[in-house]
Amino acid sequence: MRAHLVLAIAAVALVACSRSLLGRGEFGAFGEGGSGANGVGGGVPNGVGGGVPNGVGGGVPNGVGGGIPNGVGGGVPNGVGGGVPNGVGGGVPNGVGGGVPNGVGGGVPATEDCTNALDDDDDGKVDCEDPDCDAGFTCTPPPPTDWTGPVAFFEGPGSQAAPSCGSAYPFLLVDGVDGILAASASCPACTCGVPKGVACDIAQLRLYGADACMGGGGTLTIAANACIGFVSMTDPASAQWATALPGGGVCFPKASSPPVVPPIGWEQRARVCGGGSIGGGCGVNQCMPRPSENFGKTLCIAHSGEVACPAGPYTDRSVYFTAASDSRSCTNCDCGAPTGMVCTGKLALATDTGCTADVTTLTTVGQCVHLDPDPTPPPEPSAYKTLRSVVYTPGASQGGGCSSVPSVASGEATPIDPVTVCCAP
Ligand SMILES: [Ca+2]
Ligand SMILES: [Ca+2]
Repeated sequence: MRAHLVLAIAAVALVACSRSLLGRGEFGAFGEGGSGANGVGGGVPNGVGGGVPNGVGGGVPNGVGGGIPNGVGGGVPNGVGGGVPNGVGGGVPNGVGGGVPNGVGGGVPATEDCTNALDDDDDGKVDCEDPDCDAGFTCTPPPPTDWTGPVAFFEGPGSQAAPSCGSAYPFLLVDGVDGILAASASCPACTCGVPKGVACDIAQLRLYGADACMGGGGTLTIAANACIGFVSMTDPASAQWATALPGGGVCFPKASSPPVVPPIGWEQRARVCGGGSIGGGCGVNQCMPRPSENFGKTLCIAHSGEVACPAGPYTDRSVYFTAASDSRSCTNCDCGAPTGMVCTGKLALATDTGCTADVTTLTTVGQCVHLDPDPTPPPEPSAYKTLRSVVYTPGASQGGGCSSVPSVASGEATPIDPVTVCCAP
């Protein structure tokens, strides 16, 4: 309200000045007489006389009448005319003539600067002592050792941006957050390719005493790619390729997409702004600007880490974090062991021990063959022979697959690097 009043009065002053009230101390709002508090003459700052600073009268700073600071007319500070502060003419503040602010004459321009530990308007009150500073400034204790402040402090929902620091506390010191919102990663679907590297190293041949793979017999296990001869064997009448066992191998996993890690959100947001001017008039305390409108009404101090508030007026404690550690991801897709493969190739049966005589070839697993009697049995001590050697020549493995091991969410996001803020209640 004070500022509005002064503006209104100044507007009147301009009208009055246009009527050439040069240097006439005709009347005074806050005083009377020809001399004033801080001056002499027809223009007294904040005082008495024609020429009242911040008032109405002759030689009025920011006012109406002769001796108007910042105006035109009689006793005008910063202007021309009678009673001109910083100027020339009658009533010059800081100068010579009638109407000098802070001096002699009508027309006083000075106002209180609340940040400089000086009494700018000569009312005997420095900075926060001066009622002129009440609206925008307040006395507050300096921060304890190792604390930063006094600072302005904003708290709000994490979904909204923090306000800019503004002019009273222009420096952004900390942007903090709390209440982490971090959903797990979305993980891909996994598939497995066909088995690779399967070895067909072993075949099994079953022997039968009767035709058509009937009757008693035995089983031979045969390593691949080598002629296996048998010195002694009951002569079989038929034989069946029983198995071709696949071994080893691996399926390579494939993920449908990379993991998707959602952004981190926060339930609360805070901002700490510093750099406020430090004025006087508060004894051992400091004259500090009040926080701007979007910030908390009281001043605060800040300290890195999670610490207790110090003794003194700053007791309302908040902790916010300034970063997050985020290890969220997905486990890798994987595959189980290959199963279901079928080995191909051929089994060659011979009546000599070198895999060359009277060869009978089996080409599929399960195939049963009749073994003819050897038409030229070797002489004694060997007897009648139908099978004395076999060689397994494997082909490629076919078919089969692996079960897939799914990709699952892993890791977590946690807030780190806290800052403690303690505010005056
Ligand atoms: Ca001051
Ligand atoms: Ca003052």
